[in-house]
Amino acid sequence: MHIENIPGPSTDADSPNHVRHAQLKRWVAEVASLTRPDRIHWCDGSKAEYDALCDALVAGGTFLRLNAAKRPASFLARSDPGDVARVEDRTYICSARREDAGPTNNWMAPDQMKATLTGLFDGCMRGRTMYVVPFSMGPIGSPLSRIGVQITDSAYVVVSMRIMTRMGRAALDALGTDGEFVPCLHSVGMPLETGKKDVSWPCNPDHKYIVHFPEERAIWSFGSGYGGNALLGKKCLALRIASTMGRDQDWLAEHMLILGVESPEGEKSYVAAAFPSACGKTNFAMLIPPPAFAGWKVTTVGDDIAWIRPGPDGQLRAINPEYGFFGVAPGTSYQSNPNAMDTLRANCIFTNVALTPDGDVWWEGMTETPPPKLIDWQGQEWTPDCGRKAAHPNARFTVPASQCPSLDPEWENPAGVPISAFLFGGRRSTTMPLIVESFSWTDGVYLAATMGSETTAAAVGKVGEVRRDPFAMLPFCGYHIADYFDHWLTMGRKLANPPRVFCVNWFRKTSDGRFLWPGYGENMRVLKWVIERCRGKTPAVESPIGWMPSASTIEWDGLPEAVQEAFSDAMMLHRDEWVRELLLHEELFIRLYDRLPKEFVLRRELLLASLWRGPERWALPN
Ligand code: TSX
Ligand code: MN
Repeated sequence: MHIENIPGPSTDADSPNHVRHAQLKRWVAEVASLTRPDRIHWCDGSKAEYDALCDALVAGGTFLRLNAAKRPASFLARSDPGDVARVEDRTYICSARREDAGPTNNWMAPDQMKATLTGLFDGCMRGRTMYVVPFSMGPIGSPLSRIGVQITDSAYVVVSMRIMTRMGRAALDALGTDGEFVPCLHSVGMPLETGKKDVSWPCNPDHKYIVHFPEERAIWSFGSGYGGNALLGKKCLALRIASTMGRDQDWLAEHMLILGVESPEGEKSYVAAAFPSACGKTNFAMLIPPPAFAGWKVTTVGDDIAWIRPGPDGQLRAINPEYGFFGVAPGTSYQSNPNAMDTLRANCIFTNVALTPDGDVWWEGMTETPPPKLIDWQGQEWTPDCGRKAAHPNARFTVPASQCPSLDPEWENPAGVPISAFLFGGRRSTTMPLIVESFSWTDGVYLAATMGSETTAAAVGKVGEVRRDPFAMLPFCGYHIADYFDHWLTMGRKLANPPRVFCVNWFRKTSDGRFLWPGYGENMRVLKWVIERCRGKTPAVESPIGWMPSASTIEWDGLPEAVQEAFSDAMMLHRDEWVRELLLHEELFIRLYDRLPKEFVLRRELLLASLWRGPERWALPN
């Protein structure tokens, strides 16, 4: 076996001589003896290493180099058509006891799963290079950060990890001789027979497993090279494993964006917000205030994950554990998100987008009229009338966060940023008002636990059906989701001054199917009310479900009269809709019955009583 990246004579047969972490060396040696790679490469995270790997990916046909004049230092990858998204039905939480994974996670006994996976990993890296990828989630050295080491046989994963995490020698050095790390074992599950040519996107068509061992804090992933299945720092470590760390260590690992709002007076507030997929989370994280908000600034700390813990002053502080954005490309445009478009000007890896004749990229929604000719995400010729999508609906960009024009100056503050408000949103054409503030922390946890979103064409299930997605964490909670609710209730009791909790819905419609709210940058009008509530600067109206803004407390300057007229409808509570809603809450609660916090049962009952005491249609007073 050949070992690369060894400066000077090696003192150890299995690792470079700067690696002084005995447990790490032992684990790497064990994995190598199981998976039998041809070579081991310890990643240093340098630009030279990144460039060399990208060149090798181009030479091997995985990457296509984009036109350097249009999209400098950027690449297009086309995945196997059977490896295009996270595989939730193949994702497991292997806690010792089934009850601890809860009814919303797949479970298998750890020993049984390890036996199965050991069989699959046996010899699975033959003919390939095994990369050892040390990475930090969060600024290196921050008390909120955690270190992982991913072993992978995919160079695509290595270069993606360098964008998405702080990867390489600095993370390894931070580990020292005995620092804690999460071992993340990954293989595409397709050994390369000697003399055989590799395919451009190796993966295993028959066996895919995304497996978490929460008690020993380990991750094993087999068979997929795509996104959250393969870039193990993100959903696997920073959400599923970190959520169990947070439960045990009194912090929160959340599926939340973090943004900053600065008023013209220079007062700064930070908000963390959770949305299920297809709600425009990245767009909201990079919001540009409309002209009526001269002097107001919105800045981006993160677009997907927040790690949050109480600071010494009893206020919650949050970091974005990631180093880049791995965003859905379709729908991203200069209309919907100029900051994202500017972020993507260079140094990007695009996966499953379309290729233009001049070597640039395109996806549905990027421009109003599609180019007349493209190469689609599967490498086929494409024209606007061919009846197929040019980009896969889950096509992605991978890009350094540092390139984002709205990036917050504090985004790498190792102490995190102070959180004033939590926002929870869903895509609901009825029932849920544009904005409501919870009466209390407990009430806010209830609202977040019962949040739901209507399925869109991009997702599985019937279009328009409401799916419960508590805290937008349903696929990402590493333990029993009812215990997670209880952890949130417990955290609130420890805070001197807990953030206020709000629910938002940008997607409510008229009965004839038109959006009641213009959304996008205009969401700043809602965000301003949120911030002013947190500062105690603006009043609210008590509704049956929470505090609401009267129309007079919202900034309307610059919007057509019709939007203000629609506001009342966007805020209205229909008793019949809410009765149906509460029945769906009950359905969720029964599923989680044995561990459901008692507070929720009582809160639901009080909601029902309040709605019955109120009118059939509750409207904001004029
Ligand atoms: O991202 C969105 N946001 C959040 C932005 C900060 N989208 C895009 C869809 C999700 C992937 C939205 N779509 C938002 C929104 O707030 N709102 C809507 C719905 C909508 C769509 C089109 C219009 C208005 C609202 N067009 C006109 O009013 C002309
Ligand atoms: Mn996400």
